Amino acid sequence: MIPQKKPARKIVFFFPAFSSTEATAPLGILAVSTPLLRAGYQVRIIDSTITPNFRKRALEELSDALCLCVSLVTGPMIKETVQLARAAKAMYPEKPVILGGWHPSLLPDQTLAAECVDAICIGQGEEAMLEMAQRIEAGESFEGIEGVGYKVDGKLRFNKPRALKPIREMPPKAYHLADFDAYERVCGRRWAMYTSSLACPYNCAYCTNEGVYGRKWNALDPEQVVEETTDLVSRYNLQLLWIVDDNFLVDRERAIGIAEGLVERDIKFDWSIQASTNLVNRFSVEELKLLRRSGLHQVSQGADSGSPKVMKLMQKDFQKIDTIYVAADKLTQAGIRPSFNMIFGFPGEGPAERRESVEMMMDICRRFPGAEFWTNIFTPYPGAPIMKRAFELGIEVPTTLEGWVDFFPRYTTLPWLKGKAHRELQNMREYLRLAFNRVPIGVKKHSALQRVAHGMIGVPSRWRLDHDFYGFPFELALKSWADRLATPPKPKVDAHRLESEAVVC
Ligand code: B12
Ligand code: SF4
Repeated sequence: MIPQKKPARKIVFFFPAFSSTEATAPLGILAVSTPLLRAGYQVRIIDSTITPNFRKRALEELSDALCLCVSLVTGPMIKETVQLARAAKAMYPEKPVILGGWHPSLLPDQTLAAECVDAICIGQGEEAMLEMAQRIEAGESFEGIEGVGYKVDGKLRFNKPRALKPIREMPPKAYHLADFDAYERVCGRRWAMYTSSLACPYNCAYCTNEGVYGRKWNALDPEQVVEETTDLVSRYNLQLLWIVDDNFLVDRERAIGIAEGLVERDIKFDWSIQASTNLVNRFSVEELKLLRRSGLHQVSQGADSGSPKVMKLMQKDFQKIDTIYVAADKLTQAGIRPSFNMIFGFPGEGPAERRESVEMMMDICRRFPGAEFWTNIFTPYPGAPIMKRAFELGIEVPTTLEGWVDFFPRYTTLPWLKGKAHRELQNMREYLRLAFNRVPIGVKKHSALQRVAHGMIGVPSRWRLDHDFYGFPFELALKSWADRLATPPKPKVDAHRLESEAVVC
């Protein structure tokens, strides 16, 4: 039992593992930390990806802190969240456990109903978190704090929602709290995320964005983006910035202004964005070359399907199949890597539509070498417009916080996609992964054996995909044998212990 000390003005944040090697500082936590630091609170971040014995460390830190706060999205992150929250409640029953981020924002009732959770934050957390810390310190309830749900004698209470604030009114993120050395050791690359705009004007049927950020796209001016990004990469010696905006290219002039500003500054770094194909296509190749000169090296786009029918069901009226080809072509000409996401198993997709998707992917990868595809299985996230239809089709979603642990686009099963069909699709996704190269952020070190084995599999994988044949997947067995033999040692990682934070952002 860890001895309890008198609570200091300290907040412990926990960031659970997110099943990916793309390790870097959690932006949501850096965002909500700034107002706390400015008000004189100390902040500790325990990120399980970089912290050995993270549970013990978090509980130790909690001994003299005001509360435990977790940032999470739907899926595997819930596992460590629940484990730590339960341990924290067992050890320090009086210290509130507060959950924020996408999962609590989309499923507030269910999340708050979990026994180990005392309060949740719905939507933007900068002001709400500060107000919660002040109330805990003063021994007061969370009554009236907008955007917050809490419990009174075990009963759930929800305050008024908090109105969304535009990004221009948001404080800067507390990047100085991040241990970039430790993230680099896990990921193999030194990088950070950055936000230059909020929301997306579209409303794709599977997307949850509207429920959290609305559809009113708003953005920082080019000058501020140039100033902040160049400062960030210089200060922390970063190789790459991933601008995590939902749709970076909504304002053409702004994007060009940012590129011109970066070229002028002449600070070399790569950056990547997410944008829809129709917006990519509004740029000429010359303009895209300007963006490339400024460091833009990859554009992630939701191609999602090669079937016009499924595209319509996805409410992607703004994207015709042609626009995916045009975007791949223009970006390739400009030297920017076109990266596309695909969704299999969307309600209404049958074998014929899936085949259209595979053919489109094969065609694009052959015509535009360097183009890459990342595939997912449709995962029903509450709050997405498609949910009504998905329920009609017999989908069942969990009714508890823990139930969502297995909701993950890598292996979701659906009433219309399970058993043999699911296995075949997973094999097909594996062949798609092996048929053409993809470049993840995390640098995977493959051994010579793995490189040879994977190389040998590329040709038969393409043959299988061309012939729509996924039976007897012996190449996949060969691959997993080579991977098992050559599993590289885990990197030794440790986050430095953050000292009391006096720095004001
Ligand atoms: C970066 C990112 C990732 C990175 C995370 C890397 C990292 N080190 O953090 C990676 C690549 C790993 C990733 C993976 C996945 N992601 Co992702 N990702 C994002 C993205 C683009 C940005 C998140 C971000 O940092 N935003 C910036 C911060 C500042 O905003 P924020 O997170 O909303 O935080 C604010 C509030 O939520 C709140 N808040 C957040 N945390 C906390 C904590 C407390 C205590 C409080 C009070 C408040 C609070 O305050 C913050 C400031 O206002 C979002 C899209 C988006 N627009 O946000 C998708 C998004 C979060 N991802 C999503 C999905 C689906 C996935 C994957 C399942 C994708 C996949 N195919 O595998 C995986 C799941 C991984 C997992 N955890 O299990 C969905 C989540 C849907 C959901 N229901 O949860 C999103 C919303 C994309 C989308 N529109 O569909 N992702
Ligand atoms: S374009 Fe992207 S961010 Fe915008 S609604 Fe569609 S999926 Fe969501």
